[in-house]
Amino acid sequence: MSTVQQRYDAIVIGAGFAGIYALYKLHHELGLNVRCFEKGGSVGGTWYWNRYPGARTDTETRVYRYSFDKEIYDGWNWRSRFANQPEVLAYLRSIVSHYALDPHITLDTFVESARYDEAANEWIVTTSEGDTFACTYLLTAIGVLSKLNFPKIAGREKFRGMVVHTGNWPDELTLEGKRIGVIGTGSTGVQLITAAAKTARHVTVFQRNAQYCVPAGEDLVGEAEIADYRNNFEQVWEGIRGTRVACGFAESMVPTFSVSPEERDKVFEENWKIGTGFRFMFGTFSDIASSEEANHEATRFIEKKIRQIVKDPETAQKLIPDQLYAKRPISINHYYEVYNQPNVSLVSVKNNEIVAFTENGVRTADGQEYELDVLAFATGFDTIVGSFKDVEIKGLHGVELKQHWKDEATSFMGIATSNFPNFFMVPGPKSVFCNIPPGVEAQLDWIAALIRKARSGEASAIRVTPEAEREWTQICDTYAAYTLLPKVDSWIFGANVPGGKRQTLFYFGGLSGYRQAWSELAKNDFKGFLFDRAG
Ligand code: NA7
Repeated sequence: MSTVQQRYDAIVIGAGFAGIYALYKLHHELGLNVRCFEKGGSVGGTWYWNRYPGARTDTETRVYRYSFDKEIYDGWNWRSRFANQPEVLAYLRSIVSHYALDPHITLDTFVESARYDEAANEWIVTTSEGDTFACTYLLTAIGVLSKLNFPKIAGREKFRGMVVHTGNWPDELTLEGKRIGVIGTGSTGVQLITAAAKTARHVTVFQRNAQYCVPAGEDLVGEAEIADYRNNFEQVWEGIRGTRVACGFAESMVPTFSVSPEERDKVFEENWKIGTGFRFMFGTFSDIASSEEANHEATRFIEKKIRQIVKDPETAQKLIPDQLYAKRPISINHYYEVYNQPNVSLVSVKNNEIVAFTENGVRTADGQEYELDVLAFATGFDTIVGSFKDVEIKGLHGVELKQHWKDEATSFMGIATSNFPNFFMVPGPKSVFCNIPPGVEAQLDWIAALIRKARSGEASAIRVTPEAEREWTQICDTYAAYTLLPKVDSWIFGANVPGGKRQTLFYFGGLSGYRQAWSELAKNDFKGFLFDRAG
């Protein structure tokens, strides 16, 4: 066993949205000695790896950021309503440098294993560089969507072109004049397709299930709007924390069938114009994501739009989903329009999958060959649980996290799990389903409160009771059952990867409900968490 090189109060794995805030919170606010290990060559997490053309957030820039950074917010010049990948990356880097967090981050270093030493009450962490460190608190901030789903297609060695995944896009790859095939039409695929259609010689879209796409809305934010956000920063964020998906718009309390058909269409039309899928799903009517009848009203409207925009009726038909509008809603400008361009073609692989690579492209089951220079997999990720698959984490009695989760990935409050003392996941399974930055802020604010309590009471370890974990699992299942989301296969339930286990991976009570649950816990002396005394 290698010798411990350095001891820290806390080690954070990952320097994306969650890891950076963890470092800020634990080091800056709690004054702990913290080290953050990041496998990438820069901070940024998702926004470092996903460098494909067209990559941008589809949550408005003003709320796709931390709410603790008023200072940076005031001095920040931004115009994009939806920050693109370089802009989000620059924002995260600016936070790191503003708060002088760089010296605490070690880049290009993958944490391979972490083992809890019961006798010493500390975590022993080993890295890809062969180094060993010890810490009291271990926090994983390794991403919700970071383990690539890279479906296997036979004969890859034959293909003379390039094969890429959007989640690990090579900087040198441009699409000008190339023939690109894109597999996947989720949020990522539609961004890549729309961007590629502008420059590529030809874009062949391989679509398995069509999805409902709603325009994102205006690209730029006006000066007056920005000034308004700046002047009302605190109120805006207070409002956001009181909503479910926390995307910065008012969520509707009006049931779909409480208004006339004409009024319904008017509301859908207004929201189609303003834009974003989340607004269309949660800002139009209160029950689009929970009632099948209401959901059909929304899909009927989107279907009508698709038929109006796409000139070729056969292509339009292929683009109309045959499922509920119950996946993670997609926002994208000018998506359906690209199918009117001569350099874009749509191939349905739903009943005619890609079976093999050829020298010049790929072949589908019907024997048709598609010639390509680049094949891009926009096939998504192995949600949350996948992020833990390559790290060996052993808790009490040497039990491995993967073993602990063999039946179901569980946690208490989405952050901790029994048998793993002083171990926090931001986010872990059964975390709140909402806009990421305010979600991780809520989690880390409470983790910091737990650590503060442990340190002030000289507790050596914070643990979760199995009962609390079981109860939280039930709560998450109950909320999930209120929604239509489990009725379709998507990454939200881990049902998107081959052999993936369908399970409730999120808490669907919304950010408001989640924060409320934490407030109740705090009032009850953090019932469900145990604070062990040393010795
Ligand atoms: P998603 O939303 O999981 O989308 C993946 C897409 O890839 C989706 O269209 C899938 O079709 C398709 N897919 C996956 N495997 C295959 C195979 N084997 N053959 C054909 N098509 C396949 O991932 P994204 O990266 O787009 O977005 C993830 C999140 O990142 C997004 O929701 C935002 O929150 C940011 P399917 O629908 O499963 O038939």
